Amino acid sequence: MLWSSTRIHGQSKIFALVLGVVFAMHLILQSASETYRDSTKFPEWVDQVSDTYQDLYFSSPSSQCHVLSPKSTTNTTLSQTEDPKFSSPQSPPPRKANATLIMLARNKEIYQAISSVKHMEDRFNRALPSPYPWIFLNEEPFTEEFKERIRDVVSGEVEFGLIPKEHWFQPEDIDEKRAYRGRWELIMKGIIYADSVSYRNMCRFNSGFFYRHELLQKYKWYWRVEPNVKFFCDLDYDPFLFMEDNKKEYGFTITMEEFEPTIRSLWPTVKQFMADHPEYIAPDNAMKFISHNNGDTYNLCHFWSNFEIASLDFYRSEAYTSYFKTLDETGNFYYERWGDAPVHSIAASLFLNKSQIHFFSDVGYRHEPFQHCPQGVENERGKCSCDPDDNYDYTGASCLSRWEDVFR
Ligand SMILES: Nc1nc2c(ncn2[C@@H]2O[C@H](COP(=O)(O)OP(=O)(O)O)[C@@H](O)[C@H]2O)c(=O)[nH]1
Ligand SMILES: [Mg+2]
Repeated sequence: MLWSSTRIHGQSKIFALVLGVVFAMHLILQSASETYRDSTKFPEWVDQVSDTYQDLYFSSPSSQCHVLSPKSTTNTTLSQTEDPKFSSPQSPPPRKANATLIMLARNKEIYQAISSVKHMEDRFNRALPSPYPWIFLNEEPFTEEFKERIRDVVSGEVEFGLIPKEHWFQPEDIDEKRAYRGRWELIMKGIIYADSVSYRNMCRFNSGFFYRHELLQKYKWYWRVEPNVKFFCDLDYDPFLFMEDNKKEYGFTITMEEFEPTIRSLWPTVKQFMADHPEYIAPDNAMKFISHNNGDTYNLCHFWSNFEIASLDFYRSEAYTSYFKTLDETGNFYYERWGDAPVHSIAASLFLNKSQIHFFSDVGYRHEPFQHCPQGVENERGKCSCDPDDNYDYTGASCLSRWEDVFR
């Protein structure tokens, strides 16, 4: 035993000596020869594995990393658990609503569309861990130029859809002579878009067809964006998730009164519908917003529908489907000039409980010629770029005080 252990001890000494000589030679050659250094260094993947290993196992849970947060386009910190880069296979992906941003546009509005997209991306969408997709709709195919330029500015997915002819154009059964007379009546009264058939196509499409487009079928929520609108404030939360979590169905930023001659027979039609379908009227509805006399007459108030964050299921409901069918059968989208704003607003005010409608007071928004600019703390929190004194809320034909009365 003694013999053998002495022998092993001697062998170890020799082995250690040889190893030391080899290592010393390695160090000398490394410092002297670049070729030798390159040919003996570890491959890059070994470094990457080592970095990841260190990130996963040696970072403290409270350590922070700098990424763009949904709050703003400036750099802020998120904990590693919120950053997808650090998620382990077990951690759930960041929460997101089943929602899309949607814009109806014409090819000639390309630069106005790009401008709105930039506003939306910079104030909200781009900084999200997983940005919301866009859908663009048109009754004519979008040009390659339109599609390419839009693809350049969106941060997530984008789809371009063609509107089916039967969802857009004036139906065959509309009496064109009567429609022509209706247009003249509004022209004589100096009403905006009085002579425009395409405007009427658009209003009818936005009233009863946009949510039926095949590209929207997979979604539950939409945010309507028009060409040439502006968003002034950073949004530090996800408004779709806000809607979902707070059981909201319809959201707005600006309210106003409609031009009466464009909807002369809308309220009588709605009254008849209410009488025929009392089952669709919500028990705690917002009738007070649209009527000063509990439904006898319409006060012309509506949510300005060029901005909407709303549930597509609201439009897919039996109540709304039946309501739109009744309105459309009158032909008055063409004989008069019924707008999608009063059509949506009346439905929301009657079929939803008032708590399901939300005023996005913190969203700074402009659609010419009016804007909503958040006031006070909301303006500061959103780092808004609008003038708080340039605010439509309680001026002109705004109906915001009517909206507030609903909750008094
Ligand atoms: N594809 C298409 N979009 C239209 C047409 N007319 C209006 N729009 C879109 O419908 C929305 C409302 O139209 P706009 O001209 O802004 O009307 P306003 O906001 O009521 O003054 C915008 O998104 C327009 O781009 C049209 O003939 N074709
Ligand atoms: Mg517009």
